[in-house]
Amino acid sequence: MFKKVLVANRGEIALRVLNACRELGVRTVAVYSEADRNSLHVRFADEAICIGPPRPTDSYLNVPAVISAAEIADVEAIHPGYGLLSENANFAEVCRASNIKFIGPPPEVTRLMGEKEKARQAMKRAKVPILPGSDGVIADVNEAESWAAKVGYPVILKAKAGGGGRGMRIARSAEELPNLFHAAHAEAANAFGNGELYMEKFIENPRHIEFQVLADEQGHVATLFERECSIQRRHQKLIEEAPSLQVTPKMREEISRTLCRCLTDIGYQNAGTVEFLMDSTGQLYFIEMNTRIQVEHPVTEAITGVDLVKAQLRIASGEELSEILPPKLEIRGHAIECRINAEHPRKFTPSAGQITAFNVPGGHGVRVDTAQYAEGVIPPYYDSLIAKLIVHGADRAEAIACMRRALSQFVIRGIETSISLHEEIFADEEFQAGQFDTGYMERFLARRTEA
Ligand code: MV4
Repeated sequence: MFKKVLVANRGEIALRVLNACRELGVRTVAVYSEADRNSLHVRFADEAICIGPPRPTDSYLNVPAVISAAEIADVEAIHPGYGLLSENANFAEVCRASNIKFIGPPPEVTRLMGEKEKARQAMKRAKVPILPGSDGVIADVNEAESWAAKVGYPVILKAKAGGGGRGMRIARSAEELPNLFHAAHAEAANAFGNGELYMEKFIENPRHIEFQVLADEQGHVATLFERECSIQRRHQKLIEEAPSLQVTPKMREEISRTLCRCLTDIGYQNAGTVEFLMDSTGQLYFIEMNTRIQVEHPVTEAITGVDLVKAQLRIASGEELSEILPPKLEIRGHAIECRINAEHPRKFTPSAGQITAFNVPGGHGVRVDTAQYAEGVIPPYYDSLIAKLIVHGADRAEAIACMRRALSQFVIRGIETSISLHEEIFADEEFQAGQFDTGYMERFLARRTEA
């Protein structure tokens, strides 16, 4: 195991990684911006180095600043957390050139998965189900029209360099395709410096289901079942759960087997998440892969008993999956996570400022991952996630009852939070019945406005 690791992140995930290091006997180095001086990730690390002004581009995204801190502190490895530098293949390459282990997949694999269309073709070759669409990028409007005619409307245009919803357009007829093609191209070129597009058959209100994987550096791959992440608004997930009630044991088995084969061939390493859409008939289709630990990893930890962040550290230090995982992975009960955001529960506007009261729920089945505390301050420069409330029950009904109890005991004053929104969702019959897809939040909010 490493003697010393730098955590290149902030907030709850920085603390999550520091905790895993501490428990493995690894010395920790935090980096922080001027806005995060009084953060818990700074206080709980063995060493902390200020890497610049508050804006992420001046500090947490500043590669030379992070690498300098790693060299000054003389660490063997860097854990990037999620977001920030976690899926930046260039950063992973600089780590490699500086003789620092990047805790994640090799840069070549990160780059492959970042090119969404190449990732799609790689999955197709391995017989992972994908949606009908273009084979490769689309050169021009003419080619887009002939693919759309072949696949059938509606179709969705996606950016090759994209992900997370930017540069996407839905075309419902041939008449509107040219304008949408140019708009998607322009948006992608502007956002990613690459306007190349590909096309898929559009699935109306799909479910979003993702599989957790772990791969060691000896070529073994394991899947740790799936998470259901359909409760989201504008590509921001609000609630995640594991397992998905819609995934049958047979589908789970088949997808897992195919993914393991595919990711072995690709040379995947460390933790990753493979995203799928599920249509109304229950079919799963690959859409993209995330090459990092995810915000919602704790629900998988709850149902499998595997500490995914410790697994990342152990894999990166050369241990094999057979040493890390139990002999037989099984799903135990049901877990749900609420992302508690510092934002207005109806307007969704961010809410920065001074916390004046902070009571964290506990008790049987409850886990809270947060780096916030009473009298803490939410700076305005970063994302709005301030805590993750995770519950684990014998079944979904028990998990829901536990979540409703825990939400009622979670008190945060001084800023606006999404807690009351979560309470309303958990009181909703459709949510309780598991009757939802990615269109749920929009319908829920429309219903609430009418009421
Ligand atoms: C889709 C889709 C329907 N059909 N692709 C949105 C983000 C990006 N990761 C992929 N996304 C979608 N791709 C096809 N062929 C619908 C979405 C989508 C979505 C996907 C997952 C979770 C939430 C979503 C919300 C809106 C649209």
